[in-house]
Amino acid sequence: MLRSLYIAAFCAILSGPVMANPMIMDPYARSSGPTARAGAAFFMIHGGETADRLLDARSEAAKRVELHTHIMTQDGLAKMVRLKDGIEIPAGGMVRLERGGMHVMFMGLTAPFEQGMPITVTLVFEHAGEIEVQIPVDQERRPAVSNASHDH
Ligand SMILES: [Cu+2]
Repeated sequence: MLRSLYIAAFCAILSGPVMANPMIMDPYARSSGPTARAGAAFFMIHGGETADRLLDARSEAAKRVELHTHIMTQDGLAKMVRLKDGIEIPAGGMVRLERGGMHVMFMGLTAPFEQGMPITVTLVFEHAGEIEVQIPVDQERRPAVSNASHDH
């Protein structure tokens, strides 16, 4: 009895702080070239114990930082739109920001994105609050899905 209580407490210590909040996995950022004025960041968000919502992203790397997604226009063209209501993160679920889909958009880069350079981004969640992440620039990363034509 004591032993199982001890194990339960130990597990709570191990998993508690990590699992309570959303976790950012495999982040990278890119721009369309060395002189590009805009860039984007992509990553996976693993939901924490409770549902949450990514409301905003902030960074010194650009004049404006917004959460975007792509929609198809009636002419079959991909168009970027701002996610005004943020991104819903289901409890224990996984949300993917990826090329041709949702992304963090950097408009008016304060410095060109250079390979390997870390971009500091503060993600603002409704419940978890602010989570700061270092996102490395990776210009060589290929899109995970076959929609490179909708790229920035
Ligand atoms: Cu965008």
